Amino acid sequence: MKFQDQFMWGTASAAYQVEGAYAEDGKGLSVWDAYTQEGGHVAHGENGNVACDHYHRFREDVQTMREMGVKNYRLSISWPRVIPNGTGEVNRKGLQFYSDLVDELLANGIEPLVTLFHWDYPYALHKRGGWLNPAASDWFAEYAKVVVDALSDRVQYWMTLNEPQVFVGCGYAIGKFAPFQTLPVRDLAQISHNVLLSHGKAVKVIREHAKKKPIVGFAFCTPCWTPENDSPEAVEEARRKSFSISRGRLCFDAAWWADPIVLGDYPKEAYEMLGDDMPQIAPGDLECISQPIDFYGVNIYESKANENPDGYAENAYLGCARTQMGWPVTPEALYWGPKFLYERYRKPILITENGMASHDWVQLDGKVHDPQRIDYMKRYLRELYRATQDGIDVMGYMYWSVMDNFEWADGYDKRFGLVHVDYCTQKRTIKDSGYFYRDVIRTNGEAIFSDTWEG
Ligand code: GCO
Repeated sequence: MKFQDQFMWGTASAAYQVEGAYAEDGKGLSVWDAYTQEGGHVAHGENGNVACDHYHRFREDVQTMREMGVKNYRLSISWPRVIPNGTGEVNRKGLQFYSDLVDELLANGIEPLVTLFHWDYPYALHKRGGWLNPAASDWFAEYAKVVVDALSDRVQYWMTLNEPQVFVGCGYAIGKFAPFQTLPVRDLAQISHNVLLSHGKAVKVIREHAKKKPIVGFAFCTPCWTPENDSPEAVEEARRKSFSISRGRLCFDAAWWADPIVLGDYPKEAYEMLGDDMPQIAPGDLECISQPIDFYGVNIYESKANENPDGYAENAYLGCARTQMGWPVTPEALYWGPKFLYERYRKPILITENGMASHDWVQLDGKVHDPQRIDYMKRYLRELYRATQDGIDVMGYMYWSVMDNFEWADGYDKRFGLVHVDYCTQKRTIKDSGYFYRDVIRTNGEAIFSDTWEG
């Protein structure tokens, strides 16, 4: 039992979480840089100033990926590293870093997948109104053009935005992530619209200017509800919940973001629910937003079913296995999530993130033994395989994350990596799961079907 021949096996990261060098070589500040310097927002007052120092150690990190046999690497570009003020003058040194990284990856047989925006919004633009400014989507298109001009001779896979659900929801609705705001629904809806326009304009820029034929998508998350059993009623209920819209959780919903892009309009419930709070939609906006995309990239970690276990057997989630984040281990999410998304949107699915944080440390023998993560990967990947067997078109799987890194408001405690990072010495140690993943990749998935793994 194997995945299809062209299946993409990779790992993922994001600029702010790994790079460090936050004020080096002409880089401008992002909202994460600016707000974390003042403390109070992140566990232990931590920040990404140094993070994994990937900016200086990327060659070593590429070698580590190569040792794990990784075929694809999903990375993100820091907008203020490339354009320090968000618009205007380009920072050549910043751009050079990404160009060198891409070269290094390709020289080692690793195909890069580039995310244009993974939350590190230029602070200079934030001060000018940020995503609420009517010029927001033009700023993003300008930035996209700079990156596409520099990298598209070598990069083929593009994702515009990572998880608008979270950077808008956590950043502007509940104030948990930078810039830590709590805005009213009307503003959140307008921000969403500007973010969607940014996506559409960036897709246009990529298609018009890419030198290598581009393959374009995004990396969204999805509140993935899984059915309690296989009855048609339970499946329908889970599907309905997976795409429902609520005023209070608007930004976190899936259909609010994906319907305009893939289906060409906001869900009709959104119009009914928001009324006057709907964003201003100018003629041509929806056409711009719904530029054709090539794949639906999705980050899936858990089923939402345990948040509201209505309809589930009593005690169904009591004491369930949870990762270090407290997220329930619910492998079936990697079956139902791709299935529901594929059935609604009919786009090939790319798993742009999946993985777990665990209590990993370097043990007395100098190794990092993380059997839970290996078990997690087997269980989730078996479900993904089941989806492919049911006809769901799955392009690939990017494990989150290639190495331990800065986990946003949780700082450095939460370790998601296949590679352990000692933040005092910056020493990297491939965890057992990293070697296991090498076997998975080498066997095109066969290794997940063995219940044991000897290492
Ligand atoms: C997200 C981001 C990643 C996270 C990861 C674990 O989904 O929040 O894309 O940056 O680090 O998902 O929380």
